[in-house]
Amino acid sequence: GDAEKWVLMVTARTPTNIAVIKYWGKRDETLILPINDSISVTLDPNHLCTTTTVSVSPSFDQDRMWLNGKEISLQGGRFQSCLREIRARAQDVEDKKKGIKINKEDWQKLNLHIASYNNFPTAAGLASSAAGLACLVFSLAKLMNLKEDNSQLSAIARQGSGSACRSLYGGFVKWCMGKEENGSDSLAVQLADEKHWDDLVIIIAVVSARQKETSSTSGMRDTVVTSALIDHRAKEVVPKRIVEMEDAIQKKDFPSFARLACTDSNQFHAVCLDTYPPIFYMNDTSHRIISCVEKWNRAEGTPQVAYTFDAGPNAVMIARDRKTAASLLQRLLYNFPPQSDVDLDSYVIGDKSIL
Ligand code: 2P0
Repeated sequence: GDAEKWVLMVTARTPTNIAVIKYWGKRDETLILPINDSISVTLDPNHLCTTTTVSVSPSFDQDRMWLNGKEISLQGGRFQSCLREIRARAQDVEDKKKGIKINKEDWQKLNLHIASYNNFPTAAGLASSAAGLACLVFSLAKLMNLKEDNSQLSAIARQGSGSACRSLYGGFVKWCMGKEENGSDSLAVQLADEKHWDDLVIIIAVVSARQKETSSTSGMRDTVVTSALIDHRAKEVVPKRIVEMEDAIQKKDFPSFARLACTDSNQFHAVCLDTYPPIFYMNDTSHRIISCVEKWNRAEGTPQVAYTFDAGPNAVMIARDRKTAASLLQRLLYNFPPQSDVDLDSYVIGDKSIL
């Protein structure tokens, strides 16, 4: 009847995040608990982001999800964990205008339709899962009127994809690895908001839009099992860098920030190389970009640009200010001329986009 015809929906948008102290390795694969803390910067929501609309209606006969217009399965354990955790915390919802009243128990039997879009190529390996899972959890939490704060929601998003927990906040974010076996204290906290250090400009050079060969999930599993260096990184190196990075962010100390971000990216890739069989995420173009930035930073006597690479060859560069970013773009265009078949494209992120 008419009572069955209503649909209630919520739309949210979540940017992706880029780690400057990397997460690599789990101590619990199901709960997604990491072996070290990590720190990231969340991008501007106008650029690389996911937009998700979640809807509920008594006429929906099962939970369904579409990604970029194509239906995908919700059967995976990670989606199911997120849906279960959110439904368990659902509250009463009332929309007086539409005459809808949902009691919290009703959420257990009501079905959801979820439509999610990335405004950037999913295949380019630009941390699409981070924005996607964060947005899914956030929009469902709004729909079901959860009382949890963003930090508590981050612990749910974490169970969808580790790096997703850091996208619940803007600015600089720390994912605390936590101590508890049940993961309750493995969550994200905001270190500084997006206004704190807004001189920084992030430029992403898409070196290859091909899908990566080794998924992060299986890559980090292999690293934990086979690398002789990962323990040293997780226990000795990262804890010190986390303290130093938090300090550099508070003080807006760019030279320290750049040194920590670059060396941590390099160590992450060294640990990948130390995995057996070895994992190669960077390619020759990535290495040339590193050389180019290092040479420039050395010539200037103080770092102008930091670089960091994730589980793929694409370069994320962080310029100290807008003027430096303009100069960086010039250098990139000179060294990697776009008219050839070199696969280099650039995105400029930040309030003050240059392109
Ligand atoms: C990071 N990466 O801190 C690191 C640096 C890639 C390199 O988090 O298995 O997609 O879903 O927890 O979060 C990519 O791994 O892996 C990642 P799961 P995730 O951003």
